[in-house]
Amino acid sequence: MTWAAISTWRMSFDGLSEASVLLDKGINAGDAVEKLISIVENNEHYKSVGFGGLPNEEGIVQMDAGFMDGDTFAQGSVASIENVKNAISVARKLSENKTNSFLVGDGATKFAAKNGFEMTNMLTEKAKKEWQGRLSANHQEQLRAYDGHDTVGAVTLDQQGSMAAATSTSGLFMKKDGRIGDSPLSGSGFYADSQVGAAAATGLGEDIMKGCLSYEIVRKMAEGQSPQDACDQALFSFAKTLKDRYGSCDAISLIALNSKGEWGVATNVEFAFCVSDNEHEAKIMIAQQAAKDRTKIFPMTEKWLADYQKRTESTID
Ligand code: SD4
Repeated sequence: MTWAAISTWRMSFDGLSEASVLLDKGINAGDAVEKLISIVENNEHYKSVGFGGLPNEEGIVQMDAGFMDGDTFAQGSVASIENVKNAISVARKLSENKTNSFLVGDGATKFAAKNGFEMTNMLTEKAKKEWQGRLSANHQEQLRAYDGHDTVGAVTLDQQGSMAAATSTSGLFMKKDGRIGDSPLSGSGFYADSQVGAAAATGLGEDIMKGCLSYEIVRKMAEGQSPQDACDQALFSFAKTLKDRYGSCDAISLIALNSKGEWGVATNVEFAFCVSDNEHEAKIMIAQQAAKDRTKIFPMTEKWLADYQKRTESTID
């Protein structure tokens, strides 16, 4: 029976590998995607997701996460949640609610504490130092999706044909208190329909949400497009429109999987992602924008990995 998984960025490799083992044993898509994302959240070396994530301009780690069940369309989200170890698990729990399934700020944090989710200070010493460094440098730049440290988004297909999509992020470093990106927004950061396919996004949330890009990909797949064509067309046609009418389009990367387990990726930057299925082991691939509004995809090289490691160890400036 077919199963498959795809996830954003190099940092999701361990999570995707673990989810792959579980999917092979018959775990359901929702459990697999939650496991995948929580492994990334728990790794303190990843500066933009969960524990160890970089804080907002007030030095507070505020996280966004979303979960969607592709069988029922049930979805749950949290935004600007604080001090909770696994925001994705709170989002998934909220997806069981008919109402009150998207909570923000204090309400989200209180819900997590009351419902027994592990609460902890998410600001590590390392992240605090980077924040202090940035404060003293007194940078007043535009928010940007800084190099190599991004949202984890993932899509899974299980052996029963069910699909799920999920995201988790601490958002952009030095964001304003209460700023929320695309990641917890259904249709923008993620979307899943088990009868068609599912998608997730990473990049500058303010631009991704202008095009509801995850929903747009699923809609295109429902019209019969392959995941690759759906991703390329959703990204490049929207990026062009946005440049024409808004004046700019920042970094955006998109992943998708259809109900047959075929996948696609589109990006307007250099983008690493991880993918596996019942016939292929988990692997890291690299995507880049190519000519004619297409995305070029190739396997990760040793040189790319060495450069990546250098980048993740360096501070963000
Ligand atoms: C956000 N999309 O908060 C997220 C962050 C991200 O590349 O993916 N950065 O806007």
